[in-house]
Amino acid sequence: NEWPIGDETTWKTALKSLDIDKENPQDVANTVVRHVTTSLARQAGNMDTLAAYQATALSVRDQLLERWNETAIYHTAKAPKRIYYLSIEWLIGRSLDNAVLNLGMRNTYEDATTKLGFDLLNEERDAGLGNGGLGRLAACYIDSMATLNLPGWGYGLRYNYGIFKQLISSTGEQLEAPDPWLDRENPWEIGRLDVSYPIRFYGRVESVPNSDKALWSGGMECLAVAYDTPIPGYNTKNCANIRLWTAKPVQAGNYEASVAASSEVENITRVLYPNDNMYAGKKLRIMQQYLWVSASLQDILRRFTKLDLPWTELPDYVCIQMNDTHPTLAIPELMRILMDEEEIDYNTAWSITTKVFAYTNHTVLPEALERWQVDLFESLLPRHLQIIYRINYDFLGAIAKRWPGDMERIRRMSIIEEGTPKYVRMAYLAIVASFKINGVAELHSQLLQATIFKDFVEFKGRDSFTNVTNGITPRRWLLQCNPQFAALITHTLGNDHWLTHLKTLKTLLPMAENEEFRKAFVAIKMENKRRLADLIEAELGIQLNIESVFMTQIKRLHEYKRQTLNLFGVIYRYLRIKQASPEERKKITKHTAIFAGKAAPGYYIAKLVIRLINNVAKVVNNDPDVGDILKVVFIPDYSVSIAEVLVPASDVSVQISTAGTEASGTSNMKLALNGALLLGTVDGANVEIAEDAGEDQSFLFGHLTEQVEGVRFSNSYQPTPLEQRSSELQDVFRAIESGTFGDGGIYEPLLKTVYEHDYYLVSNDFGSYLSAEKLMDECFADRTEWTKKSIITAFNMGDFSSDRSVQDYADGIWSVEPCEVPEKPLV
Ligand code: B1H
Repeated sequence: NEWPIGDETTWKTALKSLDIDKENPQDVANTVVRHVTTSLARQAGNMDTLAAYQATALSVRDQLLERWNETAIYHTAKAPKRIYYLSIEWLIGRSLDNAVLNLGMRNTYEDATTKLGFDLLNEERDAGLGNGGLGRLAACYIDSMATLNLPGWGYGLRYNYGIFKQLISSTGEQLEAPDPWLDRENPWEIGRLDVSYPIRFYGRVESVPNSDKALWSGGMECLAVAYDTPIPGYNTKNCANIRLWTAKPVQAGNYEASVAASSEVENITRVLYPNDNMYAGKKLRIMQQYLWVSASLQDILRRFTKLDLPWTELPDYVCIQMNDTHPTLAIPELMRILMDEEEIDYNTAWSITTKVFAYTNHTVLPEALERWQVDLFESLLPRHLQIIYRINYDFLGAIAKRWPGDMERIRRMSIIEEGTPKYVRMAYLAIVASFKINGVAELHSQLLQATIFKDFVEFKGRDSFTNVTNGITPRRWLLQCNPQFAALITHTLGNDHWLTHLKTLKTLLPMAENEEFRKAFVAIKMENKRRLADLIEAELGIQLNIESVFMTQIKRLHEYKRQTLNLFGVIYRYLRIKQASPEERKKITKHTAIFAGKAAPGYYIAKLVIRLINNVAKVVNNDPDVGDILKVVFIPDYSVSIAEVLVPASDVSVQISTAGTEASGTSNMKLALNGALLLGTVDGANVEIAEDAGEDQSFLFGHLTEQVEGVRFSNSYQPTPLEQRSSELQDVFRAIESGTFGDGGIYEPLLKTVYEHDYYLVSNDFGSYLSAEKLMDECFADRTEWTKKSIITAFNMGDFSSDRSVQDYADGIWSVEPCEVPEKPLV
């Protein structure tokens, strides 16, 4: 083959000059200094830590881009089936440490930057483009796709403002401040101003006679512009990509009109909606969703059309995984493109579409299920509504044929919810068009099939439904956040194969009986606890005893997650300490209750819980009767990088959602992998974690899923006084009401949720929660036994690697194969 442009030798020599020796700190230092002087226009005498970080990050980025390019070239040449992961949230956190680890260059970079006199710690801002578990899951999955050499890309939105910054006021309340994470240059992204697609909103539709085609025109047009974030695999050349879209106005002829339109358009990708597990139904949100899926689909299809194959082969080259229902508009959008632009008939288009999409459900909570009002939908996306009606017409026809006369079934299953107003049920649309639907933990997937999607299991058959239990990347959640434990594992095993084959940790189980190993393990845990204690003292002025049990509950604030159960337990413990004699106090197991998490800005009860936690902390932490027997800490502004400090420092993982409400949970996995014992309900992935950890390693309590409905019913319709449901909780409530933690009246609406209805069974589970804590305390008294349990728990977590999850998806759903970029580059 001819060299495509210019002189081949000159090109190749130039390319060769970019290669650096991965092991050579001087080589690395050269590239860093080049960025200092060129990209940043600075000198050695004119450096601050921010510039040091930026130059280092740019140097690492060069390494990533080389791999990114090679991956792109190789995959274009090989044309494998590709997997596209559509997620409206990407909770990536920091990239520098992760990137140098995955590149196998951490030591070299450490050497080089130390020699240059740089201290990079804590300069990097988190990329907080997500709320919680769902967004972090996407980040773990793209890491695993890259590591497993799967040809996968992620698509999302480039919000100017990620999840808000949480501040705590002097009264203990959550305040929200914007997170302008892009205010300084983001070295991890590459703007692709040449990659952009037109997006239309509003407008009118004309049908074309004697065809399935229609013409959608008018309304408002804008552009979606691509920004790429390279994601390196661990110990491989392959580099995945997250392509994020930003909204830009099209330059219209009319200057005034285009300036006016520009602010409306740029609003579309301005800010992440700060709700976790809660549907809001806002116009701007559906505009975000459409811009994102339309741009992503146009991009995906453009790549496919370059192969010059018939459209019917699309499913052999493209699989689209929908992370929840947020990208469901991609279904009518693909139909629209195939029918209106490619002039394919409806039935062929439908047969293609239904082989491309798979849908992951992440929640059974009714308030989280997306339902768009038909009139809003129709004004913004008139053509898509038509297509959805057509899909629904065929679908209901099939139902009527199979269950003649069953009008009730038709009403239940219709994609359109009838009533005033009418709604489009996005989950039903996703199910009807997807070839596979999965839940995110065994219990959750069972529950989906038995409850909210039961009718659809009957209609589509069991085979369309499956489970893929969530996972976490062991690179970030062990190697990066707990380097000493990782080193101990690697040293004991003699290699670091476990980082990509986490199940090999199982072979280390006998180490629980090895005293020397236990000593090393405990020393590391104590050092991690010390690091956290130092941070808390510096930031919050609270002194912790690192000999106490660190009990950690880190997750979004939500009633179903029951931070209240934990907090009421803390208050109960406080009351007992106050009543105890000094002699008795000495026997009480020392506890540190650590909370962190954000509440949605509009979630009144969740914010009240934060306020109560902070005010309980103030009283307890300053009570001389208590001393270091009990400490309560609320760490503000929880984020991925704060989790990286909390997770390895925890002794107990608090996972106490009402049974049947938490789809999976993933902090439970991170904590267990770092040796925290599970104090939890029989819910989500807790079930599998406790099972894998082995008998008697966990402290489970509370009503079971199948009991919850009955208890709820009696709480609502045959209520007993709180005193009878739990006298301990009654004591706690009296203390709050009487002003022990400041004006008790403030918390009345929160307490009322328990007095009345108690939908989440806080009072019903309180007794068994206290018993589980008691067992835990007894166990902690024997430190050797505790350490054994901790080691056994960690080494049994092999199944919770996101590599396992992603492999399950690849085999069971996507049918994609690895496509590994060879060590020798093509050019
Ligand atoms: C989860 C969400 C979620 N489930 C709607 N559902 C959102 C729903 O902005 N919204 O509209 C945002 C988030 N998030 C979580 O997903 C589950 O609660 C966890 O149990 C699970 O571990 C996680 C990942 O599967």
